[in-house]
Amino acid sequence: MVVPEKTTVTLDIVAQDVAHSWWIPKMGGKFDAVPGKTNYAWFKAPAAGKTFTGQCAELCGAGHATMIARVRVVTVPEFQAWLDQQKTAIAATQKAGAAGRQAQEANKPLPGEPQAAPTTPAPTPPSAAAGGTDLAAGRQVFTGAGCGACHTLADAGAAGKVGPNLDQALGKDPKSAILSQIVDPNASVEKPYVANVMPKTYGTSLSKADLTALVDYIYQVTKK
Ligand code: HEC
Ligand SMILES: [Cu+2]
Repeated sequence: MVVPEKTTVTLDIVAQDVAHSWWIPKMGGKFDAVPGKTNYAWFKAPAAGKTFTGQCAELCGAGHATMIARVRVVTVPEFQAWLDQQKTAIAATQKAGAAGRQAQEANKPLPGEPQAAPTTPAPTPPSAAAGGTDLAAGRQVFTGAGCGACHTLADAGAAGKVGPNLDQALGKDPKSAILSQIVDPNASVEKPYVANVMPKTYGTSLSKADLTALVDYIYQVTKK
């Protein structure tokens, strides 16, 4: 959670699956999150600069021990910038989702899905001639997976500032290194960045085809 400094933050607490409990010790008591009910709480955000951690306080299942919560307090302009980034990323994801649904309705393969065998030879896409891969598919995975919320990548129109600027950070890395940074982000973390910010789930949440398209895409557009 990211909150603006020196404001009163109100929480509408709900659960989508089983009972959990919201608990950031420095920000007050435990509040149950119960499916089908809304619980209310509030806290006063202090001056910017600190991150408060806490943990789910209700045994909720196998992942309970890893159900960590963080509240990062930032200045009001930083909060506004973060909010704008989130909105852009959500809009982009929704657009990609709508395009995916449309493709599905039209019975076309989804991005990253194997193409049905064409009855007539398909024309070679222009990007295949230039870069050897279809950049559009990878760009769509990048946008759809929300990478742009945290990373800047000019080709994808992404301006996130939470993680490294990929146009600057990459360029010499082989595809294998790009892939491992996506599926195992904690393996190498360089200052000033910290571990456990980038989601560690892309190796399972993205299909193998999507991952390949994503890595090919990032490799091509950052290559120097
Ligand atoms: C919540 C923010 C966040 C999201 C979402 C995110 N990343 Fe990251 N990413 C980071 C941070 C922070 C780092 C630096 C620390 C680390 O390596 O874990 C990083 C590191 C990387 C690196 C290594 C860059 C270098 O310096 O060599 C790559 C490549 C990368 N991310 C790609 C992606 C891709 C592709 C996606 C989407 C599938 C993505 N990231 C989603 C925050 C994020
Ligand atoms: Cu729990």
